[in-house]
Amino acid sequence: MKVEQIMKDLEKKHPGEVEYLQAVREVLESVEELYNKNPQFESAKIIERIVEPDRILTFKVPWADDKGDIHVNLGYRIQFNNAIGPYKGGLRFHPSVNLSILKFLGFEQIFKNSLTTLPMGGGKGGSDFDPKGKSNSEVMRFCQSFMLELKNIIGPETDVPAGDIGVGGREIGFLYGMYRKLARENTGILTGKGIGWGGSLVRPEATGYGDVYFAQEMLKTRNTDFKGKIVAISGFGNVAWGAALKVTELGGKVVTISGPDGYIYDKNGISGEKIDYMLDLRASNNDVVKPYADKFGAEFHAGKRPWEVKCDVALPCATQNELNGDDAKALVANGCICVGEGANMPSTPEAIEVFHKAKILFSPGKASNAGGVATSGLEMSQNSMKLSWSAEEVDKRLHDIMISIHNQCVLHGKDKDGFVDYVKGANIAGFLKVANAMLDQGLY
Ligand code: NDP
Ligand code: 2IT
Repeated sequence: MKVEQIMKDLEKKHPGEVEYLQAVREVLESVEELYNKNPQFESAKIIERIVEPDRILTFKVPWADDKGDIHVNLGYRIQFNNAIGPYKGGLRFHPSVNLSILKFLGFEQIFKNSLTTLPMGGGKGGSDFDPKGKSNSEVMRFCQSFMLELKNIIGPETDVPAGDIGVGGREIGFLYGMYRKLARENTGILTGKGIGWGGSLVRPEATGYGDVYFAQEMLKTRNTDFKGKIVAISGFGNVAWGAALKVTELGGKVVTISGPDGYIYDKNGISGEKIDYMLDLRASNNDVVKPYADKFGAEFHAGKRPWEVKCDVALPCATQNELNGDDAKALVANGCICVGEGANMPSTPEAIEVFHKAKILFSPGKASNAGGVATSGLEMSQNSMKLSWSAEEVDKRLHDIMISIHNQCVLHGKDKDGFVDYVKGANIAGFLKVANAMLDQGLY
């Protein structure tokens, strides 16, 4: 495989799909050496087959607002690769959603899901619908219209969507209700369901918890832990909330959260009722964090990102490419020793280079945010058995999975000098399982 040649061909086929091409390049660069040592991959054209989705469904989503005015959004579901299990991955509702963003997310999901140790393939979907300022009933009508099309290609053994940005418990409820009505059956066609109707305990917290469990394992390799550490978190949604809970429980102090309007710096620490308040901020559909500063008397820095504050650990939990090379330099200069991605691809390639050069601990989202989808996998297991596990049971399994992902990264990512390149480790470990499954199953 020649990475540059493959990338040139892909750029020609998919011009302007910046995020997708960025995600593919990173994986190809990591697996190139291993790939070229194993001619069976090349002769089966594994790379050429793995970089293209199996299929993409696009559809229109017409819906009426509270005044009766009609709107039309675009809906998508990308079924990327199901060599090791049913397509699995979230739905994102955000005005920025386009094919490039969903293809990058679906591509990453293949390797992330492979790392979880559970049998799940990769997929992603969503819409350019903007939940900002919408009423509950508008969100409900949109979700119902979205499901009218989505239902045609999902199923508990085929494709199981879940949440992502803009899709939380409320949206999953509306989507599930519509599916149940149409199909006249209660099956595990979505994860992140409510606890009283097939959901799993700990799924809401799982991505953030998993991110912190992973960072804890990284810190262990440097003989340290979260006790007394100052932690900068970005975002204020589901992932940021779960991470703040677990960091606080482990004795760390969270000093920032952020939104599209800017970031909050709370030197007293974001804990207890302040973490609960993140749920109100998220549920308000206003997409701002400034009200936190007004309520708790903390600093608000308009239009800025939290990477300029002094911290020991940084957990980017907002969105893709939210931490660039200059942000990375500022973090390193301020003494940050560990960056654990909670979002998908929040660090730009330039930022990752800075972290690697400084030899600080850095984990890519596909490894450290895999706890969310892993717990979705545990929800699927419980649905299949028609049983519910206790919170302790789910949390223990989640924790064990994060430790296993860390071990896989170390196994495949340890350089000769002992430094662990978690990007390389995650990409190789995730790739190998899927590539071998594709080889075993022949050309299709
Ligand atoms: P939520 O919708 O719960 O929260 C995301 C929040 O972050 C939104 O309010 C969003 O505001 C805000 N945000 C988006 N862009 C920025 C930005 N540039 N700066 C600051 N804040 C921003 O989403 P999640 O917490 O579920 O998702 C966050 C990240 O974690 C995403 O990258 C997602 O793909 C990833 N992830 C989520 C998992 C899950 O289970 N939920 C699992 C694994 C990864 P706005 O809408 O205005 O952009
Ligand atoms: O990016 C992700 O891993 C998610 N949004 C969660 C996907 C899932 O199926 O739980």
